[in-house]
Amino acid sequence: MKTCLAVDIGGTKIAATLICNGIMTQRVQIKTPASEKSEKLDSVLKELLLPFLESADFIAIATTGIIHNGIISALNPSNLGGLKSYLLKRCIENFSSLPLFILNDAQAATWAEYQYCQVSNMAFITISTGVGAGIVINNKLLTGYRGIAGHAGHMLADPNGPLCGCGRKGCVESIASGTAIGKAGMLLWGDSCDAKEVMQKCNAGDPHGIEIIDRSGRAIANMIADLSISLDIEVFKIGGSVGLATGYIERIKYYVAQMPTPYQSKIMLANYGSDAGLVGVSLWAQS
Ligand code: ADP
Ligand code: BMX
Ligand code: ZN
Repeated sequence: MKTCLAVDIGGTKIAATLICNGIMTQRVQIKTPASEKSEKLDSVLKELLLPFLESADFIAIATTGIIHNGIISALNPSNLGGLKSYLLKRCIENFSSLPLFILNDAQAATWAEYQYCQVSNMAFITISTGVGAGIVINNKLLTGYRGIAGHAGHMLADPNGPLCGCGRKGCVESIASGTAIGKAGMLLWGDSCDAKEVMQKCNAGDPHGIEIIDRSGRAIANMIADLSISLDIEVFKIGGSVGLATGYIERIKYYVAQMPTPYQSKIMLANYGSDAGLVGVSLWAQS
């Protein structure tokens, strides 16, 4: 059995672990650097991954952004520390000659969750730094001809909503993401507020906290309804630190339940939790 060095590069955190025979060992996690200089991410990745290399047979990386030919293009550069694009394959090949596989983070997590739920048509949604998604139709993971398939966080939630980091107005991500929740919280409770604090306030019954989290959950519910009615998805798995937070999924379920039956689907928490991207990219690399 080969050992995979699995890596998950998110907008907030980078995780790395060895996975062999489905067993995860030596998992580490660091903060994603915020720098418009790609050299910073180069050095952070090298320092993080070097100690693992002699134990690994191949490297599988799940990352935020659109993946094409080993290059990450950020749809929303603020989710990649400000970088518009990043030569990930070139960075890794500078210090490792191991076989390398790269996939979008939400697509990777979808692949893990698909193996678990065993239905032919499903989707995964991460509500995290951004809002990402992945789609499996007829047992096939959709990546698209440019790697863009599944970027449902950039579907329209409100034509009069805030400007999204991708340049479009009113995307789901600009309303529902951890970043959007944090920004709404900062307006009320100051610059140190983040999505976690807003979630805590919501769960403690604060009316403003409830309003912000509810708006996020409603936008995700509408996105689910749009995906259901366009693609006939049977199961939606929910992940990301916002999506996995106590009480959040119930809000999504509540709003989806208000819709006519054809818009409804099963909605469940991701079985692999915050490890879905790591597990999924490791499985995908071996498929
Ligand atoms: P990444 O985007 O790097 O994959 P996460 O899934 O952890 O990382 O998402 C990061 C976002 O989730 C940040 O906006 C952070 O403030 C928010 N967050 C972290 N923990 C919680 C929580 N318990 N409740 C709500 N939001 C959270
Ligand atoms: C953004 C986009 C997606 C990503 C999603 C969730 C960038 C850099 N990323 O919509 O590719 O899947 O965020 O990413 O444009 P995360 O960092 O929140 O996990
Ligand atoms: Zn957008």
